[in-house]
Amino acid sequence: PEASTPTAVVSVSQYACQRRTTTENNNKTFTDAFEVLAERYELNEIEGPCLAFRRAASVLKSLPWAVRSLGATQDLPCLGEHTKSVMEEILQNGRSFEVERILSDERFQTLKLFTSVFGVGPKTADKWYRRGLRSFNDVLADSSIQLNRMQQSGFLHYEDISRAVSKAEARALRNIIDKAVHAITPDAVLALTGGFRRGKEFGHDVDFIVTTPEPGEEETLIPKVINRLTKQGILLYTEYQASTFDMSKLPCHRFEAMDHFAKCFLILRLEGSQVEGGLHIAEGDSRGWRAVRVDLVAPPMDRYAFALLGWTGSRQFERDLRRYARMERQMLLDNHALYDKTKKELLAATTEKDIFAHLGLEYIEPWQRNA
Ligand code: TTP
Ligand code: MN
Ligand code: MN
Ligand code: MN
Repeated sequence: PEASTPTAVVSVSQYACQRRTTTENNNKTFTDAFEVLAERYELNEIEGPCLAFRRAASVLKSLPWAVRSLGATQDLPCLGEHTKSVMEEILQNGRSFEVERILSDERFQTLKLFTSVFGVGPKTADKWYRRGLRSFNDVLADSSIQLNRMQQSGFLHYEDISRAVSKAEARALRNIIDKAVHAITPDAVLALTGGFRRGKEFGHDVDFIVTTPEPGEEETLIPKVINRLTKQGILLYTEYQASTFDMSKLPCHRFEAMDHFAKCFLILRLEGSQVEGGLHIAEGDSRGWRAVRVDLVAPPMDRYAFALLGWTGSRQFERDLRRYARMERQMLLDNHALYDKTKKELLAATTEKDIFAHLGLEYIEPWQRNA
């Protein structure tokens, strides 16, 4: 209805960390289209336009109203020529021909298929495509291809791990991890993070932060958890990365998607009997269990707030927090710390609220970070 379009438009910030974005998206037709365009540029390693479409999508996701005309977007930030022409197409025809062309493109379809396998990135996917491979059967039948351990389990558990994880499954996994860390150390701290902390109903994995107040003890926590899960016979895949974190090397001046904390990327076997309401699996599947991707990260306790903020996401929210810190506050933010370049000092924080306060930002709740 026209009434949902505001008359006095409150100005929308160009930074996602100054917007409140819930999981309710009133502009999904546009943002789905932008995501396809962003992915096309990403697969071709063209960074600028990729980011531009992600930023535009993020702005539209934050709106409490649906865009019904191009005129309604004139005061919105981050919408360029290309973005607006796609929106115009969608407003007029209900769809974008550019997006449809991409979706029917053989290279795009194949790269999307290959990168949907755990352990297969854009480089590998492109290599397989250029070799003439078009399907999983092509890949698996090619004797000159050596799959690494991660890719092998990616194919082995493909159906399960490409199926969304439900909130109830995330809760069941939380119980399993909670029992494990507390058996190891009674004062362990466990926090659900990632998309589920943002209130999403479904995720592609479940992310947890684990730590302990005893300095240094957090470094051995994950190996001990892995040990325990192995003994329980529920560990289907483990990729462990020991900590390379060094407080004396802070701050890191370059943007790093990956942090230096001890972490692991797992595939766990989740029993249906442990999930309230049952497993989120295909109808007719009677195995009684499913494979689920789980990430654990173990920062030292004094880095907890930074790690929690960094791992809660969304990726776009994180990007803009860092960009805001750099551009508007002359500060460097990452998963480890916040550095004030003017004062030349690291700023302490025990909660996420402390970090927002240091940045001079209004606090944004986790469920408002779905940028
Ligand atoms: P993801 O689990 O990839 O994404 P998500 O939980 O937001 O969404 P999904 O439901 O699809 O799982 O990452 C969660 C956050 O963790 C994301 O903001 C990026 C951050 N992250 C790091 O900071 N460092 C890392 O090494 C990894 C793997 C993720
Ligand atoms: Mn996640
Ligand atoms: Mn994850
Ligand atoms: Mn570094």
